[in-house]
Amino acid sequence: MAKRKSNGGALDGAGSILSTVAGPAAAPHPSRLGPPNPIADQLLEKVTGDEKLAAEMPFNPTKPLEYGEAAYTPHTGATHAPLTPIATASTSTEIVGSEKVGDGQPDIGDNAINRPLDRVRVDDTGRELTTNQGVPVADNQNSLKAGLRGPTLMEDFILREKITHFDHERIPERVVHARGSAAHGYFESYEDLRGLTRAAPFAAAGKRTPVFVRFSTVAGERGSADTVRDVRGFAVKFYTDDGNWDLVGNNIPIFFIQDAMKFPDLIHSVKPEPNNGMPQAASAHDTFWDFASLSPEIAHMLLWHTSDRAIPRSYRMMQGFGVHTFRLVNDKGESVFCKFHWTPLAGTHSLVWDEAARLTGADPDYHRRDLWEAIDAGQFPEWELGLQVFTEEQAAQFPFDILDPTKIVPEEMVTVRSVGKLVLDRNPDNFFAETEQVAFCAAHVVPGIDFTNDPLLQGRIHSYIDTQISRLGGANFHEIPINTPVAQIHNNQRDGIHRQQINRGRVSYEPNSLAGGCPFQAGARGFVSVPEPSQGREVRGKPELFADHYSQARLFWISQSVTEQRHIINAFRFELTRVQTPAVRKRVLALLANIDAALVAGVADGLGMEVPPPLPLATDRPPYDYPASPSLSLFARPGNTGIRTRRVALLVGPGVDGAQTRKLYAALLEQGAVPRLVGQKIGALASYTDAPLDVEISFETGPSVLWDGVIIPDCADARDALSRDAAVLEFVKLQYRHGKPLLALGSGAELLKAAKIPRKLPHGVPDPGVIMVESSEAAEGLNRFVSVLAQQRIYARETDPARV
Ligand code: HDE
Repeated sequence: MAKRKSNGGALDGAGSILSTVAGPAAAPHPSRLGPPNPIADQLLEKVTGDEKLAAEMPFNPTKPLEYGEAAYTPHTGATHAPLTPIATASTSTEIVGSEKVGDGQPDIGDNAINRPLDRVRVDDTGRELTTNQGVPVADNQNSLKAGLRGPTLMEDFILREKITHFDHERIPERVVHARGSAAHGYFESYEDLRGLTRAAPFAAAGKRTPVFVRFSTVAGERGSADTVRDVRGFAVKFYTDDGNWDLVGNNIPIFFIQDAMKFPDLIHSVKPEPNNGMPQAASAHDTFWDFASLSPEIAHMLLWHTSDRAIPRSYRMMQGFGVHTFRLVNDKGESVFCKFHWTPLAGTHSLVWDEAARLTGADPDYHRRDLWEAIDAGQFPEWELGLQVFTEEQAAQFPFDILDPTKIVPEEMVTVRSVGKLVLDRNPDNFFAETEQVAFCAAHVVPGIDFTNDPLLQGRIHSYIDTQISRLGGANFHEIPINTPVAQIHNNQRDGIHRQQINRGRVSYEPNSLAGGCPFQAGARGFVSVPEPSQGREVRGKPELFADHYSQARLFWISQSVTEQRHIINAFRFELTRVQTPAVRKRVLALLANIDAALVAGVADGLGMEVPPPLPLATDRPPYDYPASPSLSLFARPGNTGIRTRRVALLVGPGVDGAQTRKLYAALLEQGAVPRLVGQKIGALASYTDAPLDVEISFETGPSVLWDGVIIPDCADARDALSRDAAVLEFVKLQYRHGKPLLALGSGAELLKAAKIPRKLPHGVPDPGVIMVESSEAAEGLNRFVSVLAQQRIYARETDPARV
C-alpha cells in the first residue's frame, strides 16, 4: 500500500470539525472546510483557537497549592488569554445578528446583566398595548365570544394570558420583615480607611457607592400598619466595586436571643397565634410573653422593645445598627472587631403610644408615605455611619462577650467614629420590582468585611439565601435587576428557573483549559476569610459570660430619662394587660424584678399584682455594675435639620385672616416644613382680609395624629365656627396630649380656650409649646413655635393625666 502523503493540513479532519462528535487523533488542522462560507470559516478559527488554548495548559499548575501549608496562602488561578475571541464562543454562528440576539460582537470578559437599571425600566409613553409576547392587542375591553351573547371562547389567548398572569401576581411574603419601604441612594466615605479595611466603599475620601435601603417592621404581614410597636429593620445593600455587601441591621443594637437555634421559636411566639390568626403585628399577646419570660436572655431587648425606639416618628428619624460584632480586614490581612452604627441627621424622634395606635387607623402607610414624600420633595434623609472599632485584646477585657448579640459595647467604652454618610435620594420606580423583590442576605460580605462567631450571625449566614429560594422562586434571584451587583458576575453556576444570563461558550466548570482557565479564581484579590484558629470539642452551648442576662438591661434602664422610663413602664403595662394568662404576667414581673425595683413596681401596679420574687439567675457571677450611658437616651440626638419635613396643620374656619394665614404658610414652607390648610371641608373658604383660601384637607381626612404641630390663625368666627365642632376640639386636644406645639393667633386662641388647653405645665411653669399671641406678634409667635417644633415633644404634659 502506498504511504499516505501529508496534505499540508488542507482538508484532513474537516468533516470532524463540521461534526460535533469524534475526530482524528493527530491530523494537523485543516486550513479550510470546503467551499468558502464565513460561518464555517469562523468554526475553523474557533476549533483551532480552542486547541491552542487547551495546549497552553498541559497540566493544572496550581493543584499543589491546595494542600498543607500552601493552602494557608490564597493563590490566583492559572489563566491564559485566547488567541482569538471566537475560541471561547458557544457557537460559530455568534456573528449572525438580529434585533434580538445583537450584532454578535460581545464585549469579551463582560457580563451585561450588571448594567444600570435603565436597561430594564419600561416606559409606555406613546406605545401600543401588547401581550407578553409583544403582539399588539386590538381590544382590551372584551373577551372573545361566540356572538355578542355567546360563551367566551377557549381560543381567547389574550384573555387567558392576562388572567393567568394576574393569578400569579403575588409572591410569598417575607416570613419576617414582610412590611417594608425602600429607597435608592449612596454612601459617601469621609476618609480613606484602607488602613482598617479593604472594603471597597472605604477606599478613598469622597468615594460614593450606590445603595438600596429597605426599612421594615418584623412581625406584621405585608399589609399591616407601619406604626405598630416593633423593631424596625434597617437593611442596606451596598453595590460595591467588589460585589454586593448587605448590612442587614435593625434600629435596635441588640437582639432577643443568643443563638440561631431559637429564632423560629421567637418568631412563632410573636406572630399571630396559630389557632385564631390574632393579633396582627403585635407582641401584646400570651405566646410572645410566655416565650419571653422563659428566655431571660431577652431581658435587655425587652427594655428596648418597650421603649419609644419601637414606635419611631419616621424611618428617617431612627438609628440603625449592624447588631453583631463584625470584623474589618485590611489588605495585609490584619483584622479588628467592629460594630456598625447609623445615626440620623434628623435626630432620633418617636411617636407617643396613643398616637401610634391611632395612626394605624388614620394612615397605615404613615412611615412609607413619610419616606416617599420626603425624598420626592428633595429633602433627602441622611445618616452618618459610625464604627466602633476594637481589638481582640480590648474585647478580652470587656465584662461581656462580644459574640453575644444581646449586649452592646457602650459608647463610653469604645467611641463611635463617624466615617461616612448615607443619603437616600431616589424613590423606586416600582414597588414590587424593587422593594419587594430585593433580597438582602446577612452572608453577602465583600473583601474587607468578615463575620465573627456570634452564634446568631452564624445561623443567619445560612438562612437568607435559603429563604430567597422559596420567596423569589429559585436559585437565580440574584439576577433580578435590583439584586444584581454593579460588579461583574462570572462563575460556572448555570441554569435554574428564570435564568437571565446567557453564558457564552461551552465551559461551565473549573479547572478548564478550553476557556483558557476562565473565569479564574482571584487569589488574594478575592474574599479571604480571617484565618481565625478554630479548635475545640463539639458542643451545643454558650460561653459563661452569655449567662449575664440583666446587667445591660439595667444599664439601659438607668440611662433613660424619667420620661423614657415612664413610657417603658406604660408599654409593659399595655402589653401585659392584653396577656390573658396570669402566670405569664407573673413570670414577666419576676424577670423585671431582676432589673430594677421601680420598674417592676410600676408595671405590677398597672396590672394590679404584687411584685413576685425575682427569677433565679443563670449564673453565680455577680452582675456587672455599669455606669449610666447617656447616649442610650433618645433625647441624646435631637438632630440638626430643624423643622424640615415637619408637618404643620393651619386650622382654618370661616372668617379666617387670609393674609396672615398665607404669610405663616409661606414662612413654614421657606424653612422646609410641610404646611397644609386643614378645614371642615376642602374648597374655597372666605377670608375677611384677603382672597378666599383654598382648604387642602379636611379634619376627617387629615386628623390630628398626622401633624407635628398646629397653628390656629386669627379667625373672627373661631368661637362659633370652630369651637362648636367636636371634631375640631378633639383635634387640638390630641395635639396637646401628644406633646405637640400649638400656636394660636389673635382670636384663634378662643379655640384653645374652648378646648381647655392648659397654658402651664403640671409643675406650674409656662408650657413653651402652648403659644397664644396677638396677631401683631405673629412673627415672634412663629419663631417660638418653630423652636419647639424642632425639638423633642413637650413630654412634661403627660405627668398629669387628668389634663384634657
Ligand atoms: Fe433576619 N431574616 N434573621 N435578622 N432580617 C430575614 O430574610 C433570620 C436577625 C433582618 O428588608 C429573612 O429575606 C434568622 C437579626 C432584616 O428584606 C430571613 C435570624 C437581625 C430583615 C431572616 C435573624 C435581622 C431580615 C426574612 C436569627 C438584625 C429584612 C425574609 C439567626 C441584625 C431585610 C428575608 C429586608 C429578614 C432570618 C435574626 C435583620 C428568614 C434565621 C439579629 C432587617 O432569612
